[in-house]
Amino acid sequence: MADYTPKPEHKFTFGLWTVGNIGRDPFGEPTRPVISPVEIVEMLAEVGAWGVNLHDNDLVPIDATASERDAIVAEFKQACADNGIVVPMATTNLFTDPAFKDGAFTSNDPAVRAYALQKTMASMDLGAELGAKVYVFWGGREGAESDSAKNPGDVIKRMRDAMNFLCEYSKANDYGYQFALEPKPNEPRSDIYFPTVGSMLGFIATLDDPDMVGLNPEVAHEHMAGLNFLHAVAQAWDAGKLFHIDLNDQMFGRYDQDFRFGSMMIKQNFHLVRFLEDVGYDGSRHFDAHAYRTSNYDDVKEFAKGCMRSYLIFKDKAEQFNADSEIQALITEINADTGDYDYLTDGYSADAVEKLKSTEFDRVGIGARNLPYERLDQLTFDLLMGVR
Ligand code: GLT
Ligand code: MN
Ligand code: MN
Repeated sequence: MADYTPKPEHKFTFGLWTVGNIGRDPFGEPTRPVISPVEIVEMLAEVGAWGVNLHDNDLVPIDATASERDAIVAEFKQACADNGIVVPMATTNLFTDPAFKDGAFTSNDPAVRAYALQKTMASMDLGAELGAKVYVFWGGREGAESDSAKNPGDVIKRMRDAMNFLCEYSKANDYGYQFALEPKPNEPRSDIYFPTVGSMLGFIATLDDPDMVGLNPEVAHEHMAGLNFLHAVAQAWDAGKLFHIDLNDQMFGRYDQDFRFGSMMIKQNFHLVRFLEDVGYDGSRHFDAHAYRTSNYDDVKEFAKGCMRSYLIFKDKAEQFNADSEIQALITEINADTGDYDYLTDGYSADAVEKLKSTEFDRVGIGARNLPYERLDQLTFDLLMGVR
């Protein structure tokens, strides 16, 4: 029997806002009492997590005085140290306060844009003080309901200016941050700008220091857009931009569900974990999810344990997949290569063109070749269902 106990090397993290979610939704009041950041840290240590992530205001109330802030941060740091919990990622809340009702960095109001920069700098100071090396940007309010209201061309420029400014702030202070931009297509705005991983990748390339900026893709967000999350992650990885990842689960075409990782799309999540493990992704595995509104705190612990356990079960299944001789034989068969076309991997050359032009392909034979994907997919299913 495999061991599904979470260990620090798995780098499992939760946001303060995830296990601390009190079950409020747009139609109903909270179903769980507020628990303090210190209690959350204790809970995370108890369930075996490695780290905790936070927004500035998950820890420090937006109207705290400087001395209140310092006292809260000192207590939190002590709780992390006492419980062996690290803080690998920090981010800014630029969405709850009414000041950000029409966006932060992309607001039409220059005062809001300036305040968003100031708030983010203070939050970057806080993250650095806690040891965070990844800084996430989720622009929940950077969107619109009416395209009469905002010029999307201006929005792109404003976002670029903000990112360039904050990159310099990080460097000037030697914070060593990697910025991880988190796309989401909608909710809470009707449309959020830069809605997908692909869109963010295009934007990052236009920044002054694109090397410093990457992605924090989230399962649920690509699923909300009806996209294949694994494919998005593979593209971010290929670009050297997978700086962080938000794991949860989500049905296509629904509201933002943020379900326990592994609870909904079993095959997709399996292939995702297999990819992350096979390529050697070594960043945080951050569960940006929350328990059902029907849960009490004992069940919230089950939720947190479940996220990590499911990841480790998928990881174990990925190892089985890689070691399964029948599956691997099929993969070898599918990828058979006589080496006849190796000359094309060196790129374009006059020689290659000549060779290619004089080659006679057996088009009909190629088209008639069986691709045993049905068998392979059923073997994968059998393996996942534990009957293999
Ligand atoms: C918010 C959102 C998440 C983001 C968080 C970071 S907060 O809960 O739904 O996807 O990752 O700001
Ligand atoms: Mn989400
Ligand atoms: Mn997220």
